[in-house]
Amino acid sequence: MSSATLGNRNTNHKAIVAWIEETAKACQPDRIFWCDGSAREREALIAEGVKQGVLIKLNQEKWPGCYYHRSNPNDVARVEQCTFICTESPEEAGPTNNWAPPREMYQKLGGLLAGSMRHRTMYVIPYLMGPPGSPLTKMGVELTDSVYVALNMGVMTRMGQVAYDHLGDRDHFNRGIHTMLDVNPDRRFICHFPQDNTIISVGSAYGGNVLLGKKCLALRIGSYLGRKEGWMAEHMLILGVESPAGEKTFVAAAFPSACGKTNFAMLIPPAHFKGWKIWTVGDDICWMKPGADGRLYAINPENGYFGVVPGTNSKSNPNAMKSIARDTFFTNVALTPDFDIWWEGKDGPAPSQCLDWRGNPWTPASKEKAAHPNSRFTAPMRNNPALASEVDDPNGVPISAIIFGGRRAATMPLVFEAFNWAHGVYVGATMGSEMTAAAVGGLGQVRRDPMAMLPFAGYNMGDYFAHWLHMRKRIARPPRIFHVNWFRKDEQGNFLWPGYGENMRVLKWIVDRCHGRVGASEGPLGWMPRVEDFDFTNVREFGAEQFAKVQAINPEEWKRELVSQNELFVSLHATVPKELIFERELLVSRLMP
Ligand code: GTP
Ligand code: SPV
Ligand code: MN
Repeated sequence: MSSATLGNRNTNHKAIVAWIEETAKACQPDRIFWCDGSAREREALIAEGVKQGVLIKLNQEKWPGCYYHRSNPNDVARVEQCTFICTESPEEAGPTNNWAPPREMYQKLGGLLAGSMRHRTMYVIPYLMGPPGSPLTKMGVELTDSVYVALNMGVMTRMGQVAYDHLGDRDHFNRGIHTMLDVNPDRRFICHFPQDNTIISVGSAYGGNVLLGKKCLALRIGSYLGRKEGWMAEHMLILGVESPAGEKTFVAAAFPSACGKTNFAMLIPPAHFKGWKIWTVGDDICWMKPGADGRLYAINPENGYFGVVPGTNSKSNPNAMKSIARDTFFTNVALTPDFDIWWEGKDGPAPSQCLDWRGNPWTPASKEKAAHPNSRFTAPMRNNPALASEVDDPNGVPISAIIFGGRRAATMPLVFEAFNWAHGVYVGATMGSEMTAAAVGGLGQVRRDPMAMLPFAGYNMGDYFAHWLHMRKRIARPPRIFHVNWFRKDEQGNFLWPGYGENMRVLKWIVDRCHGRVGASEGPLGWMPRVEDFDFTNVREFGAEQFAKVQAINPEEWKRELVSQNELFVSLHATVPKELIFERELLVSRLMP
């Protein structure tokens, strides 16, 4: 191909071409750039980003292939209050989602889209969520006026010709339109039309709001389609645990945003666990479907990691450090005078001076943070030295355990196992977590975040619970379900559990439970490891006494917890399945003295 063809139309798919022409007519871009996903194209788009000032080239000796981006300071996280599920009826979206009638929202967005790409380029991004050839894989096309979005979608998805090839002449693809407008929070709408398999996002340029394959398609539209088509779209990491004997056990875990999925998915076992190895399948999203053998099979629909930067270092997450060492985009970290980058919790000392995430001068004496707490890396998953070899397998991996976990300073023990699937669904449905910087507002408050999907379920949360319960009937050999909490604190506010690599000890108990080779005792919350079932040899300053503390069930805390759990059920009273009400009654009676 000669360079003159770069950006030219590269598909004859009738429905796609017609929709693009229609969108271009409305948005009126000066130019349409059809992405093909080639390396040459990436170079051209980066050059364009640098020319526009959207990207800054980093020190290429320290950060080969890496670029720096600062977002608008008003646009640094997902915005749940501007996120809408536009179904025919409000009941379909349910009380935990913002709802608007589709016709009304199309009209409003039509007004905002009209002429919105004037003097700009519209990038056409064909992409796949999932490995080519998988029955779970979905095809989408995102039209965007942001070169940053085009480049980031190129990392996060299987982007380009591969997507057209997978689709062939079938007609089932997701339509996504993104335009930045003037990045004004008053004109910011992230809208989903599940019945049309369509997404329209305006007024933002931040990750989860604009990389439409990720939270919008893979979770909100995905969960809607999953219910209709008999599969599950979840906010979960997927990892493989390999034993010294070569046995591989796959686990999926749902923790809310910025609560440890990336870290857990890339875990490196402590030296004590000689010969054990963790493989990363995915760090954020999991699509699951029953297989012919009665087990639940999972794929990671993504192709990269959009991860939290602060706190990432060679001790906390060495595999993440290697993943971001090249060909990575850094958004809203700090920039040093020699085009190196810095963030809170990076290895080594803070630079004596730098520009903070807003572009203002910063020194170690500054009160504000240098990197935004929700600053992110966009890194190709192929950089991860622990990438599971199964990641491109169209059949996915068989899941033996599902883990739910929140960020809870009190109440929740380190680990317990649910009695059965329905009880596990209750445990997931009543999950609580302190809010983090990944979404705007409410930092630190405990809120109910069922299955870590509160911001991502594309339909009524009560119906979503019913779908979970219903799936059990289609899975002859269901995974066991567990709950973990890495974040419990003592009276002085110190973490009771060291976390990170040491989480291997919890994972080991979980894996051994799945294979029926370790004990537990029955308690009011579920099965819990007895002190002799749990390996804490060589954990610093951690013994039987600390184990008892981190596993303790405090009756006063549980009284409050039960009230708080019930508030969610009250708000969902119209649709919450009766099985979960019964589970609640059973829990209450088990907890009663
Ligand atoms: P999203 O990408 O927003 O969905 O988040 P994530 O769930 O992948 O979160 P991530 O792994 O990036 O973790 C975010 C925060 O949790 C960071 O500040 C980590 O330092 C912290 N964290 C992760 N694991 C642990 C742990 O085991 N213990 C403690 N105390 N903190 C942890
Ligand atoms: C999250 O907030 O859960 C993320 C980051 O994984 S974003 O893609 O922005 O949603
Ligand atoms: Mn996430």
